[in-house]
Amino acid sequence: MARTLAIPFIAFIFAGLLAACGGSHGGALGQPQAFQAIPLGDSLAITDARLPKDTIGVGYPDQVGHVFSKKWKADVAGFTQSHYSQTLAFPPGTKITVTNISKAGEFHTLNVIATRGKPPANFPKNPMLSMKPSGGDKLVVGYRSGILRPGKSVSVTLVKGIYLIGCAFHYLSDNMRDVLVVEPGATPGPTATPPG
Ligand SMILES: [Cu+2]
Repeated sequence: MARTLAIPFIAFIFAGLLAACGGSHGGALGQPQAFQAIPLGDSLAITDARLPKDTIGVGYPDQVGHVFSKKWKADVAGFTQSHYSQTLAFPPGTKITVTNISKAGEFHTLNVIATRGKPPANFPKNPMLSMKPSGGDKLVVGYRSGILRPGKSVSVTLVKGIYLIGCAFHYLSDNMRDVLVVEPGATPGPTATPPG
């Protein structure tokens, strides 16, 4: 958690430094850790609005909440198709847009970890989660979005099945993981309450 949480925090400090210097040293502060600098004003915070149809929003759990799915016997967080975290459901063949809905500095991925035939989810304790994109245009096991910067999206077509998905940055530290059901007539699970 420390490493990824540090990014917005560092950006915040940089913003403070810039303000303190009157903005005259804007190019001299370097880049936080290994990531490229992104515009400090690039704050989306669209989690207050419902997402467009056929969109999976990927957001930091302190913004989109956690919810315990009784059906899947697991806490899920960080993925939504409407507002706050929930288990996801779409019909097969849907071309979805996966969008990072977090604020500036918060990077996420969508990685497909495994399939399940039925509940419980039984999320693996420590799966291999790469930040490199992989898997082309079909969402199947092994699909990886690659790093999604705030406001950025990728498109992928859903294939029938039940998938465990997770964020390579926050799977372990913030339980950023979910169940994605791709079946005719499937409905999303209960939605998290707004984080306090
Ligand atoms: Cu994440």
